[in-house]
Amino acid sequence: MSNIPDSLHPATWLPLLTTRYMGRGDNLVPEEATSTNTLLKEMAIAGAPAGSLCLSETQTAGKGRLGRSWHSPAGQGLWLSVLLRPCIRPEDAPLVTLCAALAMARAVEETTGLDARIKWPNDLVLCGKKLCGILLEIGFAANGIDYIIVGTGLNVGCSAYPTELAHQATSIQDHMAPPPRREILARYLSALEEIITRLEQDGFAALAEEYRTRSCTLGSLVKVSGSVEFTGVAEAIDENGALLVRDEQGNLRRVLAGDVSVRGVMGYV
Ligand code: BT5
Repeated sequence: MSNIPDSLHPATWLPLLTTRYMGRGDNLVPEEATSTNTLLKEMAIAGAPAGSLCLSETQTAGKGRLGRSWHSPAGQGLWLSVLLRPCIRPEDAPLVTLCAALAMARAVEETTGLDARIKWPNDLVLCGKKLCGILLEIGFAANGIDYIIVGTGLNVGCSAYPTELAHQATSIQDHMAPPPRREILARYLSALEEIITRLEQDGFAALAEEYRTRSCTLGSLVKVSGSVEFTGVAEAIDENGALLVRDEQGNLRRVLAGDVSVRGVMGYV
């Protein structure tokens, strides 16, 4: 295992922050966490402010979507959760996944020059392999959204993923000497703050063009699996973050959830 000689101690990254509130709330940075999402969710329920985060060197029970697990070995990635309390309608909450993907794509590009693309809804891919996964957990109150936990698992070191996933996973170190993780973190937090503020003020339409530019899904042949299964061409993302896919019969179908494979990405040929 090759270790990345950088520290995630807040003293190393707090001075890099250019944010108003992201990373400036209650920060929990243990060496080891079960899941940073789970720990931050407890803090959210206990009243932690927006912008609080949980970041750990390793997770013993890192979570993916739908009960899947996320491999998070020590020192190999940015295993991070951020607490948001955005002023958006509950039905718009899934848009935050797209915002986080946009923010991480920007942070990766700004710190490495690598062109990570967004695979709808929650992956960042590099050269067709998964670089980062995103997991949103949402708590609702009687009058709307109480909290959103945005978990991101970014593979930085080349031992971030197990060898059996090598056909579909990648890391920054697979492509270049990685920058210190604190730099990626600081860029991600400022991008996320700017993007969420845009979403609150102007809606997803204000971000749609950049999203399209960074997407590897839009314009591609996709296979939708889940409760319904079909193939088609992904044409657009609507204002609620749903994917609009033109099926083989020419109908435009709205995909809100389910797994979407993109031709040429993560093993789908
Ligand atoms: C995701 O789920 O991609 C969301 C992953 C979110 C992880 C972060 S880490 C910080 C925060 N705290 C948490 O507990 N979670 C979040 P999904 O689309 O379901 O992908 C999961 C699948 O990706 C697994 O079933 C594996 O096939 C694969 N996988 C697991 N670990 C990986 C890794 N390190 N790199 C690439 N692929 C991985």
